[in-house]
Formats: sequence, C-alpha cells, structure tokens
Amino acid sequence: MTTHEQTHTAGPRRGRQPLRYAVIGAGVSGILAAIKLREAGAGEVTIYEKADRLGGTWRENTYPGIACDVPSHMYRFSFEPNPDWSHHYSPGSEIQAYLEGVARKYDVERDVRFGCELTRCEWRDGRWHLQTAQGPLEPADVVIAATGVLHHPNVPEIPGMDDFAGALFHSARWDHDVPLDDRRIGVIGTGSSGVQIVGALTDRVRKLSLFQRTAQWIMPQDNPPFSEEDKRRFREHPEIMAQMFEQTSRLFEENFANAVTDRDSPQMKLIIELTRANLENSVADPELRERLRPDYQAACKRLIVSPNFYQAIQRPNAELVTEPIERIEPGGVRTRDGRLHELDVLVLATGFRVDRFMRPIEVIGRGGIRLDDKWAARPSAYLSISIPGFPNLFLLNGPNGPVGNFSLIEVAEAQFAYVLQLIEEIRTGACREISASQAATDAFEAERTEAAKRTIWMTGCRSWYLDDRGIPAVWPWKFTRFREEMAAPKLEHYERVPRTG
Ligand code: N01
Repeated sequence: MTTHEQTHTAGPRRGRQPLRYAVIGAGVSGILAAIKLREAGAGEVTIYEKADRLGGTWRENTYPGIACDVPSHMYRFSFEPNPDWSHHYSPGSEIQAYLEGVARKYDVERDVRFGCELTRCEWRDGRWHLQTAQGPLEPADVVIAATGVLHHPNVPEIPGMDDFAGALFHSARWDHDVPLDDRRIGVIGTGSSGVQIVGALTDRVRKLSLFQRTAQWIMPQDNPPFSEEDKRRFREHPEIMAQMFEQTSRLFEENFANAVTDRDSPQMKLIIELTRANLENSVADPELRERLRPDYQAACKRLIVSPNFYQAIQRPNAELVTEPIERIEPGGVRTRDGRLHELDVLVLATGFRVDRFMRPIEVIGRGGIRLDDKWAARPSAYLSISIPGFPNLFLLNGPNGPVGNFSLIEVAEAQFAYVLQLIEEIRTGACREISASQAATDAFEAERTEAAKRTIWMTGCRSWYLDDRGIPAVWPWKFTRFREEMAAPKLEHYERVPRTG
C-alpha cells in the first residue's frame, strides 16, 4: 500500500457511482465534454462559463476576415458532420453558428452556468471544491478543464499606449462599434490574426499601416465555395462527407501535420518551395518583397495561410512598416526613425499568453499543492491531460498537446475518449482518485523535450510555440502516435487511490 492508499480513505461506495462533473469552459472542448459525459450516462454535469455565450475562441474572436485554416470538413465534431459549410475553409461566424447549433441540438445550454467565473478549485476531502468571487459552488467529483489555449490576449507594453486618442483594442476583443470605413487603421502583428485582418480590411479603409516586427512565410490558399448542389449531395449522402474527411485528413496529415515534426522530410521541402514561390510570384516590388521575406525557415513559426495578404499589402492605401515602434502618441504610432504614423484605430494583433491554461483560477491539489507552484518553471501534464497530485482533474487541449498542426476538435475528441476511460476507473469503483504519476510525467516530458528538438519549430525563430527554454511546448510526434496514445490509458502510469469498504 502506498502512503496515499493508507491516508486517503473515504466511506464505502460500491458499483457505478453517479458522480458530479464540473466542466470549466463552454468552448469546443467543453461542449464536447458535456455531450459525451451525458451520452456515457456519467452523472450530473455542470459547465461553468464566464461569458454569457458559448463558443470559446469562436465567440471571442470576431475580427474582420476571421476564418479557420483547417479545412471545414475536418474542423467539426465527428458525430455532427455539417453539409452546409459555405466554403472549403470556414469563416469564424459560421463555426460559431455551427457550435451553437450542435449545443442546441444536444440541449447543452441546460447545464451551462453562464456568467460564472471560477476563481478557485481546491481538492479537499476527496472532492473538488469550487468557488467564484461570489462564494462557493457545489463540490464536484471530477473536473474537466476545457479552458482553451489561445485565450488570454497578450497586450504588449508599448510606451504611451494609454495616450492614444483613437480606438485601440486587441484582435480578440474587436470593438464592432468603432467605424472602420474610410479611416486610418494600424495593425500591430503579423500572425494569423494580423494577416487575416489586413486581407479583409485594406479594401475598406482609407489607409492601412501594418507594423511588422517579424516577416512571415505565407502559404497560398484556394478557398472556393461549396455549391448548393455540393451541399445537397452532402446532405443526402453523408458518406461523401466521411470520404472527404478521410481524404482531407490524410493529405493534411501527410503534407503538413507530419512534415513539421520532421524538418528534413520531403513534404517540408515542398512547404518551403511553395511559400517561397508565393512570395516571389505575388509581390512585384523587389524592395517590398525583401522586407516581406523572413530570415528563418518556413513553418518554424506557425505557418500562415492566406488567399489575399500579398495582394492587400500591395494596394496603394496599404503600408508595410518595418521600422520598430518607438511609442504610441495621441495621434498614432511613432517609429524609431522619428516618423508619426497617423491613425484613427489601432489593432493589437499581438497574440496570446499561451502558458495560462485554466489560470488565473487558483487550483489547489492534493496536500495543498498550488498549480502555480507546480507549474513554476512551465506548464506540463502527462500526455497533456493529467497533472501529478491533482486527482480527478483532466485537461482538454492542455499543455504540450498537438496544438500546432491538427484540428483542435479532433484532438479534443481523442483526448476526451481517453479521459472517459480514466473516469470509468472512478465510476466503477476501481479507484477513488486518479492522476498521472510523477515518474510517468517526468519520463513523458523528457522524451517529449528531446523529440521537440528535431521539429521545424526549433530551427531558429521566435514563436508562441517556444517555452522559456526555447523548446517547443507542443506535441512533437506524428498524429498516429497521438492516436495510439489516446486509444487506451496505460494505467501503470497513473497513481490510483483505491476505495475502501
Ligand atoms: O498571434 P501570434 P495571432 N511589438 O502570436 C507580434 C491561431 N489562429 O493571434 O513574430 C510588435 O501568431 C508578433 O511579432 P513576432 C493560430 O494558432 C489561427 O496572430 O513575435 N509586434 C506577431 O507578429 C495562431 O498561431 C487562425 O516578432 C508584436 C504577432 O504580434 C495563433 O492563433 C487565425 C509585439 C502575434 O502573432 C495566434 O495567432 C488566427 C510587440 N510588442 C489565429 N508583440 C486561423 O486558423 C507581439 N507582436 C487562420
């Protein structure tokens, strides 16, 4: 018997227990968890959502031009294929509408507490005790943290930001009351968000200034609409959608997702050629072309896919500003060369703080250990799902997962199928508490870190994938390995506290 087995004893519970589940967040993963828990007849489920609407990322990001660069028929719940996608790659509003539609169909909202922001989760007496600023909630036996990755806006500290006389907001907090047409707009940042905003806005505004700190490789994108005939065929023959999923998944996996984990692969060489040809063939002015040319390898940063960025940035009313930003003034942005770029609106497309996960919720595990202390160096979790010392807490799209190159919906589905098997251990009474062992987590992290060094993400660029050591904080292997790992938990890698009685 381990120390835990000796010290953690609860009253007798036999057979399948109706447990109480708390799901944190009503985005893609939270909606999924609620549907699947109910389907499993697992017990009472409550989703705590701090906002007043579900949708997560797709609720929060509403900037002009927002779309998903994973093909539409891959970016959906496997159990709810959608015949009505308008394009091969979906706009954000359509994905939000899809998520709301699925939630409606499964009556998910019944179990959502909107406007309920957790501040504290504490493991005490064999249960999770949850709290908001208003006071305690019902305790839960199991917590599913479905809080997302790209969630907390990264707001840079640029001198003078508070002095700006126009409108200033982050791309994930778009202020739709601010008029844009015929105005002077500045965009800071050339990630996927900034590039999409530039592509969508340049035609509408008087002047668009893009402040680029680092150039990006851009993959061209063809995004034709699905015809009404296509949609009718998808509706009448769902097997066509299934085939499309299989085909697209295979191509996506072989040509992109697996390529980035092997920097020497022929597919990676093709990505390099395609992005380089895109730059050479799309940008006419040699001086602008050189300023748009990155000095690192394609896909080192997350690859940007765009049908219209190069065209947009070459319009007469667009300007690529590569001079570093000195400060923000009431009238606009002053660059280091002394020039004032006069602006009415300034958009911070400056990304997210990616090391937060369920924080700032104060999470306290077994023996009073605080998640902030556990993650003092950096976030980690066994297989990105379970944290040693934090029993019956499971993360979806948690630290070091396959965020860079797959559909996060597919990732969450595979993870949740795995989590359900761990929950089954608790439900059947095989154990009362389950969390990854420290030894398994350390071994996983050591192997992951080594493998991450061979990926394209570590070939010399600054990116949000890199942790404080400069090591990619993501799943560094092929998707097949992820599927295999998620097929069934290796229970020997978990610490299980048995029930007594
Ligand atoms: O953020 P980012 P994002 N001064 O972190 C710059 C997903 N996504 O919101 O490169 C000046 O990629 C920063 O510069 P640098 C996708 O996973 C998907 O665009 O660090 N600039 C960079 O250019 C994506 O990767 C989709 O030198 C500053 C930019 O801000 C992730 O979300 C669409 C700065 C941040 O880029 C995040 O994308 C949108 C400063 N002080 C998002 N600080 C699709 O599916 C930061 N920057 C299409």
